[in-house]
Amino acid sequence: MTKPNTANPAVLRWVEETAKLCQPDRVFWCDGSESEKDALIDEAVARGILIRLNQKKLPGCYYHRSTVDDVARSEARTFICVPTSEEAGPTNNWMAPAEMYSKLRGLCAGAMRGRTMYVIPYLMGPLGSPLTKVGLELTDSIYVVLSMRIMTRMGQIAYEHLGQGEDFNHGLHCMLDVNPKNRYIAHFPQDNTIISTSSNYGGNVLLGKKCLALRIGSWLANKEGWLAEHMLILSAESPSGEKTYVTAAFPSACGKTNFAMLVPPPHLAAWKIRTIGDDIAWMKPGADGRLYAINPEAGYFGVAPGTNRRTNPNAMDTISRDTIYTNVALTPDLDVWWEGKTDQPPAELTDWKGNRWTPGSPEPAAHPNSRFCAPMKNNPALAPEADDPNGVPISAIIFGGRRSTAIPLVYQAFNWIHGVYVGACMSSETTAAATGEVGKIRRDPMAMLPFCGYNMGQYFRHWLLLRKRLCVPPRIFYVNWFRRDSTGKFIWPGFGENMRVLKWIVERTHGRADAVETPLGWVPGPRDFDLGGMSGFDPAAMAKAQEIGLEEWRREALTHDDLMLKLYADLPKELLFQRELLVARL
Ligand code: GTP
Ligand code: SPV
Ligand code: MN
Repeated sequence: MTKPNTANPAVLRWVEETAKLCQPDRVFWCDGSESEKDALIDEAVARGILIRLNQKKLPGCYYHRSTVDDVARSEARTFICVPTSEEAGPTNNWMAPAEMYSKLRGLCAGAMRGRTMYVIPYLMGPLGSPLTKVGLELTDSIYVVLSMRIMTRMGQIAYEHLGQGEDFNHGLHCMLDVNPKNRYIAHFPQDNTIISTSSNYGGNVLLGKKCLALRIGSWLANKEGWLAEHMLILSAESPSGEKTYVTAAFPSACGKTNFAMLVPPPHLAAWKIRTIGDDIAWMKPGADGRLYAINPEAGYFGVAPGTNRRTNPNAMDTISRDTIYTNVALTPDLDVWWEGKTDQPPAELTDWKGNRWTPGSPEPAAHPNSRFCAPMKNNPALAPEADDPNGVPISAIIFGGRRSTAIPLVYQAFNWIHGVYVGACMSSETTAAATGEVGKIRRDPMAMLPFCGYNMGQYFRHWLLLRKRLCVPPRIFYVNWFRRDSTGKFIWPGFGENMRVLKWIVERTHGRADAVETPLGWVPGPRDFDLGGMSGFDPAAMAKAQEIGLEEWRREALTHDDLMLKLYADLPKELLFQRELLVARL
């Protein structure tokens, strides 16, 4: 038992109650210090929870391997526990709070016997921001402590922010035996409480991230008049030095981290892109009628596969030190590897399951959802605004998904209501970030399907109503980096080249670029889109990337019905009207 490092009575009471329930051998009050980190790492290494990587190549980096059925978010085991199922809505799993509490109390009773319960105080948001929230996570996982230390502003700073108040999120994480049968990720928005059991995977257990910043966050945002979104935030500085702030919502493993860290191609090298956030944005109308965004996080929990020097050099620099890798592959000299890190795989590896691997092995060496967890301050492209308590004024909101067919590279919505419709109808092929089938098209409204903590129809209404409080609403766009040609190749080269799309978007928000009207929205005309210096991509290829097939789109519009019917009872009528307009234009 270490000594409590706060005198806040509500915190002391809750830790005591939880310790009574879980019965840990020890309670460890984390302070977020360097010496505490070093001691926890030593213990984790000694107990085999972490492997110390090659410190010459990767200083301060460690490796964690999870159990094979605990490698992604478990959406089927994620619950919103509010009094009525209508409030959770048809897109969420629901259970009555009393029933879920009683189930979880049963699972957690005595669950930490022989273990240590760590008390993690943390902030979501920069110090001094009116949007910043305090969380406390009680966990029996050292991996969670060390990861939360990277992902949030963790330690004494959170108690200072909280003072004697009671307004903090109550997070409890019991690893149990990580058996999927007992896995629950349960949210109790009315009590500002999250309980997570029987997992040790990021999105299920780093409770500040998806659970607090998005599910509880969106529920609060709906009540309080702001937005909690699954969005990156970036700053785009033009050659003349003008800064434009942009957010983008893409579903899990669909390109947020990469877009937020984009390095422009040589032809556009005079543009500077800087990262404010790579996964979550909290946004609120400011006194000037603009929409201001902060990134509540302090680190990146990013997808490893596909990351390399060419696709994302800023990420490669970020993860070269102080990083925890999970479920990637190991080289014999304890360096890390994953599919797409180098063109040629090493001759021999230990795969994510701990087995010997060679290039002839049938399975990937790294799990497709293997991840890095790295502090944002390591990012060479970090925007200083990431710490600004006031946030940044957003000029453009981009929606996008992973679609092999039909959806063009970029288009702009006609107005806010149309933009909300376009975001609501987002669809994407499923990825390894969640347990389940990969590559299946599903509706993922605003990339929030797994993260909206209340009724999705009400969420759309909240978006529509927000317009009334904005004098300068962000312009809304839709992108698709993932369209393929008949041979299965991506048509658009993506990554740094996405700067060309971003340039058009930025210029549109300033009224400086032209566009052509189509049934979907405005698209860049032949002279509006900068293809300069691109080898192997000409106007004909661009036409293919931008193609809007009317027959294909009439079928696509019909698929929007799935969502419309599911949400019908709560759907704002404006969106049905938008659908009529789209069908008429087609
Ligand atoms: P979460 O952390 O799960 O929310 O994901 P994310 O949206 O941040 O996705 P991320 O940027 O990590 O990208 C996921 C995968 O898509 C990686 O394998 C990337 O290499 C790949 N990817 C990202 N951008 C592009 C792109 O422009 N084109 C192509 N073809 N692939 C991309
Ligand atoms: C996602 O799945 O969208 C992630 C990773 O960003 S996790 O934190 O595990 O949810
Ligand atoms: Mn995410």
